[in-house]
Amino acid sequence: MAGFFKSLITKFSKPDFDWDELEGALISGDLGPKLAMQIVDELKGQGRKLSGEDIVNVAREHVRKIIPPALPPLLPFNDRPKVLLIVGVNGTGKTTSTAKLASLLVNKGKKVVLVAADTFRAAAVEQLEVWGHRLNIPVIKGPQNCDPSGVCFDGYARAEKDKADYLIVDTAGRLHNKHNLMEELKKISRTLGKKDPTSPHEVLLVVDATTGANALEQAKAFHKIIPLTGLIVTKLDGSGKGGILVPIYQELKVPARFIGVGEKAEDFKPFIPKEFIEELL
Ligand SMILES: Nc1nc2c(ncn2[C@@H]2O[C@H](COP(=O)(O)OP(=O)(O)O)[C@@H](O)[C@H]2O)c(=O)[nH]1
Ligand SMILES: [Mg+2]
Repeated sequence: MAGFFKSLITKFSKPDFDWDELEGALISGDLGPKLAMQIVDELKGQGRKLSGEDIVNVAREHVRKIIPPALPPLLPFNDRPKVLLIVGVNGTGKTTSTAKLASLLVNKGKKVVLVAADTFRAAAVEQLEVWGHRLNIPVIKGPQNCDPSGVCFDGYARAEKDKADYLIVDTAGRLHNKHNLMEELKKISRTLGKKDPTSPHEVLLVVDATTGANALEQAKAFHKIIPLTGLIVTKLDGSGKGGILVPIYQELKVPARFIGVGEKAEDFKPFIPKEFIEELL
């Protein structure tokens, strides 16, 4: 993961580097063809002998201009639970991120209730329960294959009763069955809306940094189903560089919120643009 930009410094420090190769390298960092072209165009226009450092500085500056500065934290309300819906395709890290986010909030002294709304796979519910047990956070579930919106309803009621600060909903990710997923997410949203018309307050899409450009397609597909408010970029401890969050913001204006850097509860942090640009990318 780390050091994509740094790797460019050595790779393109020789004066006779190839522009196409540089553009290709930028695209391979998941920054997207549009931005790669803009960066190369600007570099070409500078008309002087460029060092690897110059190249990286220009690329960093472009990324800095695109993504928004650090966002305010997801503060709780004081009269009702803040509802966070976690969505994404299977395997991206939804369940793990739901648990890690809950852990982060609990460590800040907040009260959290979790909802296992991936009711289709028994293993998914169990997985969240294991986390809940470990972190001492209640997990609301229903019988297998039950309507996930009903579980969300129950989850909200529990969060209200417990005066929880946050209700975090782990959803299913069957994107291959788009119609059902769409209906399911819409119904969850409507159901939560009956409890609090302003909820869900955040819809966070989980994307796996190692899937590269495909994550943009996933973001587009989900954004059509349910308006996304943020991204959780996982597996940044692997080969993925997370560059994909740049074209996702460029195209959809959905900002990164959190990053996952491992499988443990503590391997999760708020996304900090400066850190991402200077160290991570
Ligand atoms: N290395 C690494 N693995 C992760 C991260 N987030 C999730 N995983 C792993 O990815 C796999 C799928 O995660 P899961 O939460 O079950 O995905 P879901 O299907 O979207 O709910 C599991 O083995 C997780 O431990 C991360 O940030 N880094
Ligand atoms: Mg899951």
